[in-house]
Amino acid sequence: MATGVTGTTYTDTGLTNGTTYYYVVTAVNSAGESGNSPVASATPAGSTTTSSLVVQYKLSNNNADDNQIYATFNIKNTGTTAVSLNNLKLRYYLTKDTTSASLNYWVDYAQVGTSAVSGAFGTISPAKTTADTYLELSFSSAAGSIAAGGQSGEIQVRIAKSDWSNFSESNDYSFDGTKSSFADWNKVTLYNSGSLAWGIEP
Ligand SMILES: [Ca+2]
Ligand SMILES: [Ca+2]
Repeated sequence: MATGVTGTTYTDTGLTNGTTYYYVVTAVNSAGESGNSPVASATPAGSTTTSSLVVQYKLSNNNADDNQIYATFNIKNTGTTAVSLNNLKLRYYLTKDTTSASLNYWVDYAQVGTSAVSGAFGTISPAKTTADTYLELSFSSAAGSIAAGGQSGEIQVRIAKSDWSNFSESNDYSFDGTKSSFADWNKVTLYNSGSLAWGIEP
């Protein structure tokens, strides 16, 4: 609660993107405090983009409690110029549910060429409730480009721990157990030459 606000504006900071916040206002003078104003709400979305790139996601396997994470992506270019895949990086966010094991990934299939897709794990510090790690996919020049109005086609990845212990995917930022077919998904982020081009970071 913020008190002692004397102007007619107030800026709230330290919020979490994607979480809805609710506000009521009361006024205080020497006669006492007023009742509550009507409730207002807002959901911060982080950086917004005017990019024409869209990331779609689906599950290849929706078992959220086994030892592998399966995720499949499709990148759409809704713009009017081709986009070089070599300039793009895609991030899938998770909590790895371990402090001892390391993570491994496999690109099981990519329409642009399986060997043209590579990955690297990154650490989120400080960790978020639903994300302490991300898998970042990048593309070699052999992947080519996505034509205007075109798409990358399927990119299938798989993640497992070095000790093959089970994950809990239900607490992973980018996991959505309901997406059995491709749908736009803003909890996976895409960067074009380093700038956020799609999605909301955790
Ligand atoms: Ca799984
Ligand atoms: Ca997890």
